[in-house]
Amino acid sequence: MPGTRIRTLALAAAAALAAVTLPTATAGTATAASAYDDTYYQDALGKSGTELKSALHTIISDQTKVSYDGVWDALKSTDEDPANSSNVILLYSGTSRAKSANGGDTGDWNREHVWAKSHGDFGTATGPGTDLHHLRPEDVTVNSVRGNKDFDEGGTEVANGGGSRTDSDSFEPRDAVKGDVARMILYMAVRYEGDDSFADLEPNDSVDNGSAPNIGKLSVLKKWNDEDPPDAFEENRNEVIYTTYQHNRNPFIDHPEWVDSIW
Ligand SMILES: [Ca+2]
Ligand SMILES: [Ca+2]
Ligand SMILES: [Ca+2]
Repeated sequence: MPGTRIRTLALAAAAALAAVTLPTATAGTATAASAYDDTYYQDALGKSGTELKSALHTIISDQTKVSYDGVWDALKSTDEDPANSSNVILLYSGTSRAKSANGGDTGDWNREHVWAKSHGDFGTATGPGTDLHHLRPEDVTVNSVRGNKDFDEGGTEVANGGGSRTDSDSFEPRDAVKGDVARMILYMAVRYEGDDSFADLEPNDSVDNGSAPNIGKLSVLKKWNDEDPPDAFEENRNEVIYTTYQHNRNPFIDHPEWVDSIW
């Protein structure tokens, strides 16, 4: 009956609207909603500042760890080119390269530690050095240009760097991944608090951190988090790491506004 069908459609439309509007946080706040608020983030909701950081640390420290060898295959999945399943997207360069071209030679891609492993000296032992949330495929040469530099704006354009820039003491990723870099660094700061056998990693506002367990500049990373919000690629890799590999999430991809609450 036509009347029944119209009522059914109206109900479906109302249900769809409710599904869109239901998971919002308290009206009047700027808090974004995540599909994981009622489950994964249950113990963090409603908190701010150091309380929020501490709750998130507990939540995301419950994880499966990947070996450094296992990182190769994991990156082929987390960073797969959505337009070509034989390739990965390189973080800074922004280009697509064959998954099979992983290695250490010129023209290969390798495992970039966005939190440079010398900052806190954690190396590639299973732990922060193998944490997929800050490991990304990058061209061997561009990876070497970034080295262990802190992040800041300025410098000259990096060859094959997709618009990334560098000077003697800092590296500026291309615009499209500035927020990704910020959220990876801040994930590491919350995940690693010195209560295991590794250093307490924390951001600061310097560009000369050397081997100290710090990375800067925090003020710039906060700005990048605002300017480059999470996109489908970043959200997908968070999901793949959560469901397939580590079973923990980067909270700042789900809730970018938590950056300003903690820092
Ligand atoms: Ca600089
Ligand atoms: Ca981005
Ligand atoms: Ca920390």
